[in-house]
Amino acid sequence: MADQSFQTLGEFIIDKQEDFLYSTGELSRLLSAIRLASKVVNRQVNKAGIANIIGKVGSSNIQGEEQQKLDVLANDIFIEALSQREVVCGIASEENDDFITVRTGPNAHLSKYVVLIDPLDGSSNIDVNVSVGTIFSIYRRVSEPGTPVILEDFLQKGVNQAAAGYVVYGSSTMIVYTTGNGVNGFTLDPSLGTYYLSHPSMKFPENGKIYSINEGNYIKFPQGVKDYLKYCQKEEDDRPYTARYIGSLVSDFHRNMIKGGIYIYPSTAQSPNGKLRLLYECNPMALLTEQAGGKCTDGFQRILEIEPTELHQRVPFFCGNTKMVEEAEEFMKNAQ
Ligand code: AHM
Ligand code: MG
Repeated sequence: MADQSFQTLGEFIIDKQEDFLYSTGELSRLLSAIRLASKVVNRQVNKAGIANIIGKVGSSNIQGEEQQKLDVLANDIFIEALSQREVVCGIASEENDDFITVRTGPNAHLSKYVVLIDPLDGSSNIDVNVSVGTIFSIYRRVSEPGTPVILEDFLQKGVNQAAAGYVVYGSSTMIVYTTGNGVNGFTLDPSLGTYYLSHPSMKFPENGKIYSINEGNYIKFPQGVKDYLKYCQKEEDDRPYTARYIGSLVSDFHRNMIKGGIYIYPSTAQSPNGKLRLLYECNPMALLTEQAGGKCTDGFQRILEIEPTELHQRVPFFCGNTKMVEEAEEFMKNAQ
């Protein structure tokens, strides 16, 4: 018990508010709404097996992927928590075709923030009790406060993010986030319902030995990725590396940030832009990566510099220890 941290996420958010000049506390309220929603989703994820919320709802999302019941529930919970508290003026979700304009209450549209969210990433893992996550990304709107949000408020480069983070519903539940001053992780004490600071100033270790990729797709990968994988597997220096792939981006990322590794979801012959979405998955993970001393690219260019053109845009994704990502990039370049 002596090792228990007594700094709660709530206190941490308020303490850090002072880092921002002229802060009005709006971002703090927004992060608190995410904190609350994550606890509600956590409760649902934990009882998934007994609450008839496992399985599919019979509908598909905009990308034609089947929606799981918990996907839909988590989406509703986050949207409600964010819009009821009027801490955002707009929300875009991986589960919704279009962005939502937050209209309720006397302060309608007054917030300066928009949120982009993947409410339950890796949801195909729910049925088998494997960790899933929530990924979120926060921007200041570019349009005039007090007016309804517009598409351009959401289609911003990742470098513009005011904050980003994820929740991992794992063997313990954690929130990991950044407001651009490093990355901090908080673990939920389920008996108290409180998140405590457990992982201050998270950093990728300098060297990594884990590579995470769906190798079942090997035959469809670009030559540069195939060559890099052979390099990972070669017995030389500190190789072969270890393969670890959960198929749940948040969990794969979380492990790699702590232990050191690279996560790759490349383009394939059938999907030239890969699978992961730039706005809901790649940009928030890229900001966290860079804040934790890592590197995140599409194999050639920095993810955070990509100019988005549509809400559900996909992009190839290479993310992890700087050294490992640079090695992979070298193979990509040489195979051009
Ligand atoms: P989702 O948003 O539909 O859950 O898909 C994203 C997930 C990531 O969490 C994971 O890394 C990837 O898809 C796994 O894809 P695959 O099964 O093709 O390896
Ligand atoms: Mg997802």
